[in-house]
Amino acid sequence: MTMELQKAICCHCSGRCGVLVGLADGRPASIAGDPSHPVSRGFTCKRGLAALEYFEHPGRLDVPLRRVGKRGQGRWEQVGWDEAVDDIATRLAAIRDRLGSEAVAYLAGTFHGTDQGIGVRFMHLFGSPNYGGPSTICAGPKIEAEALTYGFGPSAPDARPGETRCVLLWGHHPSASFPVQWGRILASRHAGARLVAIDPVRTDEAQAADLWLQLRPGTDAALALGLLHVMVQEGLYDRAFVERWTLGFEALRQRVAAYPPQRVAELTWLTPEQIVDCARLYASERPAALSHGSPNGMGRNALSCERALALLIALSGNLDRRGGNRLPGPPERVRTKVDFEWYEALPISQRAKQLGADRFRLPLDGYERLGQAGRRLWPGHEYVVDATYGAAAHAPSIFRAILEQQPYPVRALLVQHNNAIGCYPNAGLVRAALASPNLELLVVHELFMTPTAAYADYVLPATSWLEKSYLYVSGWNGLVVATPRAVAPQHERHSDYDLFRDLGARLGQAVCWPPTLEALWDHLLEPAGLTFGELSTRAQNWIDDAAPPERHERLDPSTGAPLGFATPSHKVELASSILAELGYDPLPGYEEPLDDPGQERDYPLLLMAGATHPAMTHQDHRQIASLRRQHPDPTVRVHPATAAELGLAEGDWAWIESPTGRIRQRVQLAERVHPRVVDAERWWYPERQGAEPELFGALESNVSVLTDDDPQRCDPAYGSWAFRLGRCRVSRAGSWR
Ligand SMILES: Nc1nc2c(c(=O)[nH]1)N[C@H]1C(S)=C(S)[C@@H](COP(=O)(O)OP(=O)(O)OC[C@H]3O[C@@H](n4cnc5c(=O)[nH]c(N)nc54)[C@H](O)[C@@H]3O)O[C@H]1N2
Ligand SMILES: Nc1nc2c(c(=O)[nH]1)N[C@H]1C(S)=C(S)[C@@H](COP(=O)(O)OP(=O)(O)OC[C@H]3O[C@@H](n4cnc5c(=O)[nH]c(N)nc54)[C@H](O)[C@@H]3O)O[C@H]1N2
Ligand code: SF4
Ligand SMILES: [Mo]
Repeated sequence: MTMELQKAICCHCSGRCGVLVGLADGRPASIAGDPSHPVSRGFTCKRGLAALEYFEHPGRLDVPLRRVGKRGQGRWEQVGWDEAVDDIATRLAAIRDRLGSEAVAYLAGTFHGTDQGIGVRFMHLFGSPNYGGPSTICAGPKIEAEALTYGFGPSAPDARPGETRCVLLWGHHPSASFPVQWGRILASRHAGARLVAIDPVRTDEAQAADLWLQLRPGTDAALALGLLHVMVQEGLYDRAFVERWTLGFEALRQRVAAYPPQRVAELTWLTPEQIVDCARLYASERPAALSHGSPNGMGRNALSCERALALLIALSGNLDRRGGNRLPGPPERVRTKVDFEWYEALPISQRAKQLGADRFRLPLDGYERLGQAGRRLWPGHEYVVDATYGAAAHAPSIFRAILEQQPYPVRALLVQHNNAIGCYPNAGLVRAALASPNLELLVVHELFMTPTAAYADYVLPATSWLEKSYLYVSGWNGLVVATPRAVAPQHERHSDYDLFRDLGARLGQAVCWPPTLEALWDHLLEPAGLTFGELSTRAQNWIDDAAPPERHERLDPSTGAPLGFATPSHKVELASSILAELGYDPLPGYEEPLDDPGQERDYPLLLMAGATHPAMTHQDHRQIASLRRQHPDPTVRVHPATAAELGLAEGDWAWIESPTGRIRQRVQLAERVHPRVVDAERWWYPERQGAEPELFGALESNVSVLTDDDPQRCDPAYGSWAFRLGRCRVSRAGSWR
């Protein structure tokens, strides 16, 4: 037997660690960290180490399945790939001819490989603006908020051991979500950096911190405005930078005057002293890296909160500074997926039909404005923000359009790497939309049979990351990494790219799709004078294409003036001109996240809905035995004092109820959570029946059943929903399994 080692990148989460795959006679036989990877340097977490178990899992889908019988009954027949794609293309064309391209929608989940979200290109060419996904609540709010403020986002927290003097973790749990970055933060801490954690839960990060602020969930925007208040009031900001590079300081000063520590303390459940201490520490220990997770980007304050964090970075003098928050922008010599999404192909008349855009104007009108500002600074890049983030439709509005046929009907839904039931708020409504007779065609492209796939007309088998090549072009750190696929696609599995290339070919887009994923990578690398084959097989299979820090100071050769920032004014816009033009408040503000006082009596506890678990990615990995052993049941974390009041003990099953539904999870007593808060998670049971009504238990134990999708309570400009926040009550469920 011959054994050969091949480089690959783990795509089980967006950490993108380098791995070495041992191939025995062409089959993957071992997996280990790749010490030569410039960032992960040999690290792999438990999910990475379970990658072969995942790859070889007997539940993997191998062949296309077509529904027979009623939707959701779980009866399928096997069909060939071409036959399935032929039929899907024919039906999409018929729907387009009858109702317009906008009657076809696409949902793409988070990163699982570098062809993630490639259907956006197909949609632009097909003429539909209706692609959506978790991007609106994941990195989207910070990408948008930072781009509005200083032209590109997200900035890259640059924790440098020995240089960085403070790390501020804001709603971020990197020990579970980005372990490699956590390693760097810990190394910085050991080298003397101060650590601050802002989290309702006493996480490992909070435990290691010099200062931990256990704020009320959902009040981050108020806290950020309070910190800005202290900085402005006490003159703790970088005056030279503010004078030279920012616009709107006076307006900001007036705005933050309304957020003194005493008021903010009441809103956030903190003390005024904690707020003052935090502001002083962050503002005085320079360089400081602010690293934010995704929970701040939720609900009606999403954009305001992320804008306020962007202002903290700018005012404290940490923007685009080594050891602070770097602002590399897109790579200088390599095209990115943004350049490939082909937003320009979507006719302007169709753009205006984007679902949600009547209410949330930033993804429609803001995208073009951000693009214009970006082109000046990064010639050759039509847009600097990915359309998946910058121009996505509002996913909850897609489900409502299916059910209510308002403002127009959506009749076909293509779902790729996205377990929609449980990913989006109000899972009961999502299920109703997928099961609705209004939906003529539901296609799910997946690795496994999921609760979402259970409703499909076609379930198509996808390749996982070991079966496809990888080219990652990151604006976050400018690193461009290439690896060839470790093994050829098995059975009838096809990559995300292949599905849309094949559909495109049947719908008049053939010339727009390079024949292979590798040919697409060649196209992206072309300006660097490289081919994918060359880069992916080199000993050093990566290039660092990041702009140096403080790029805004560089002189523009054509004008001789400093380049500045990629905003309409070329300055850091403390008050955003784009938001003002779109009729929104140009400054960050704060509103109560849950404006439902009537419900407080019936639902007295605050619900946190879905923290990251180190052994699992979102709803994935529940079927991987070695990982499931580490986390066998859906878990709700309850403070021991609250549990005692409710008569709950460790391991009990408890009902958790909200105005939208009820679920049951197992109680874990946790001093770490606030007594007035419970922390529950997403769940489904791959080992159970998929057919209705059981549906893998997806509606029985999934916290997303309890969250609110009402567009009125989403962020008014960008549409983010409160995916991790709500009200609930908890009671004993007795034993049931
Ligand atoms: N209540 C609550 N809701 C949340 C969150 C929360 O914390 N709480 N988090 C939100 C966030 S930040 C995100 S990013 C989303 C994540 O939501 P999703 O993106 O839906 O993530 P997963 O649950 O991991 O489901 C992804 C699916 O992709 C499949 N898959 C993996 N690789 C591939 C591939 O290469 N091709 C194809 N076609 N399929 C593949 C997997 O089998 C899996 O079923 O959830 C969001 N929703
Ligand atoms: N193991 C693992 N790693 C992952 C993923 C995964 O599912 N599993 N998913 C990947 C993806 S797509 C994403 S988006 C990232 C998410 O990465 P992170 O954002 O770092 O992780 P989370 O656990 O979702 O949330 C971070 C912290 O926010 C806290 N929190 C909850 N509500 C609030 C609030 O209202 N305010 C504040 N300040 N804090 C709050 C939680 O207690 C938690 O400790 O992780 C990525 N990496
Ligand atoms: S952190 Fe774990 S799952 Fe994420 S890329 Fe790295 S090894 Fe893979
Ligand atoms: Mo995410």
